[in-house]
Amino acid sequence: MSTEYKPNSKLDPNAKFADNERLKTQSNYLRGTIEADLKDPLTGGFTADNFQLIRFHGMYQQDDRDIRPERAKQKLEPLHNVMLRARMPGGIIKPSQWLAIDKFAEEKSMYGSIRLTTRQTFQFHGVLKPNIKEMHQMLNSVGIDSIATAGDVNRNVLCTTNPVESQLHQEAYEWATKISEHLLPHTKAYAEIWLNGEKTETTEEPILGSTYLPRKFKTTVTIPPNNEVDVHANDLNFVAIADNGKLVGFNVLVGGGLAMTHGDVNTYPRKADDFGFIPLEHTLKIAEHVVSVQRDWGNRVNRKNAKTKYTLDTFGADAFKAEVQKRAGVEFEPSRPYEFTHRGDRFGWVEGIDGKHHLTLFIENGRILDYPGKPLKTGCRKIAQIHQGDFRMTANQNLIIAGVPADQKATIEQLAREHGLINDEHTVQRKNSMACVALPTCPLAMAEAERYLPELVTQVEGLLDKHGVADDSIILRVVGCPNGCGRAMLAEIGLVGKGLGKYNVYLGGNREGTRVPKLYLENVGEDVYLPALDELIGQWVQERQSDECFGDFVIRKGIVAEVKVSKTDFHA
Ligand code: SRM
Ligand code: SF4
Repeated sequence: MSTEYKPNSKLDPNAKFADNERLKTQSNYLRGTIEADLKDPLTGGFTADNFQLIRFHGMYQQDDRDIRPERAKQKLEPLHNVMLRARMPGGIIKPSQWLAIDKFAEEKSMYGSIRLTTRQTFQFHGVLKPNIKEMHQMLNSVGIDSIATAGDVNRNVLCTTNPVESQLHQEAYEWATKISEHLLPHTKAYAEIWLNGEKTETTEEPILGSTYLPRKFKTTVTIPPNNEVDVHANDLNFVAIADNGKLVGFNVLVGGGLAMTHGDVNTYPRKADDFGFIPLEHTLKIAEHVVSVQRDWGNRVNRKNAKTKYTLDTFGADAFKAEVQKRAGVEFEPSRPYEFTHRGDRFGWVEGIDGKHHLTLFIENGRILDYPGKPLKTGCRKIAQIHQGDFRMTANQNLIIAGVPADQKATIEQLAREHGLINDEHTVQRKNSMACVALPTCPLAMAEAERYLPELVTQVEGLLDKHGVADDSIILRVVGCPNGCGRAMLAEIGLVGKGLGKYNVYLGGNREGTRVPKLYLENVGEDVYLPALDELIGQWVQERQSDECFGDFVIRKGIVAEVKVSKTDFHA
């Protein structure tokens, strides 16, 4: 198979490639001069191309935006540090691994937190340059890496958490791991740089190609009826199809993605297209060739239009699918029926088919830290010290203590309660709300998200209570910018940061995560959107049909138009 990059035939042949293409080409398979930068004591940061290249190794250079002005006043460079994101297919982590990451977060990171993400893994924030190698070596010693969790590659592969509630979970999880391994970069740059591995020469990247992918690429393995992973946020989805409780294959959905740029109508959130069913044995071949077609056809000139969703809209989904079939030598069969009914986590205890018990904990914003009166991190540590099963990170930033024998249930529940990990006062609304990280660590944030969400939820809880539906909930998501990391573009109410205290308000996603919402209010503050939501929630309560969700209601009443085809409808 060719690994050569063939320019996308729909582009101007004279167009200038994005600079990221140059840096990938010149990087010697992602090595760059990272090792020299690591030894440079004059700056806490990474320079030139290395700033981008460390992303392929799972790190982003950041600085705390709250203290940036003060440091500038003192003529100091920003306090450079890195955020690390681990590779954790399906979000499963052993207690011994948890204890190791807890220790590192506590002792060697500026913020001390373990941040669960919307893609079933954890991030350390605030790791200073002298501690980076030690961090990777610690992770390696417990069997964790951060290869390809960022950059123009296939990222952490998600898998519906559904702990052993379903017979399919174990197999689906194994597929998520196999897909993750199959699509990893082949370069040994990570081991060489961070683990002092033997220096080798990389001569080819058989699947990703020598210039890697045009843009980030995201994959899930999903077990209906739970759409916790939000398939429509992902480039490639394998939706598990069972026959008599046995996994027989997958429906393949391609081309989802949620990011856009304010003011640029050529960018939009888009749902994935259904390519059809494949039997299990073709899974890796199909994964490889969806990636290879995107590798060769994706836009390498304009990074804002480089994701698979735009490749599908440029060439047509049918042409893309035909090329995948040709390269893989596999014909998609007609899709098999399935249904998504929900996306939220099921909190509290459930008993699995194996007789073990699983406790889902709500972690507000996924931020595990010792707060005053709520020592979540200590609680998780104490549980990890006695737990015999595993932990599972959900795509909703929550945590499952999975595989608890009946005789340990009471002890684990008591620890969880004592440390604020179970709080019966949390409403369904709070548990169905989500935000991205945003300030102070995210360099792209235009507005608050994680730090604002708890307060906003209190306001929305007040509105639900006022209208007599305090036990009801609306999927509410806030993101600090239109990149949409907290998946606001699949929410019933999505707030997208525009400036400090200002948001665009989108309405009309549904509970199942199968509809993109539409702009309702632009660049407004609480003084505008809270009264507007008050009125709409009032109307919904009065006029809804049986258990119609808020998102369906606003579409039925024409409060916003339905987005059927993103390319034409989203900005119309
Ligand atoms: Fe994200 C960039 C955080 C899930 C779309 N995302 C970032 C960065 C790394 C900012 C940067 O580039 O410097 C953020 C770091 C903030 C920080 O301080 O930690 C960031 N993204 C996150 C996380 C941690 C949000 C969270 O609160 O959990 C999620 C980490 C996932 C993971 O473990 O891999 C996260 N990001 C998402 C999602 C949701 C998803 O995948 O389910 C999306 C939308 C789906 C999609 O990709 O379409 C998302 N992040 C982006 C984008 C826009 C990509 C695009 O298509 O244009 C960027 C910016 C970029 O890539 O240029 C971005
Ligand atoms: Fe940062 Fe924007 Fe992603 Fe929020 S949505 S974490 S502000 S890039």
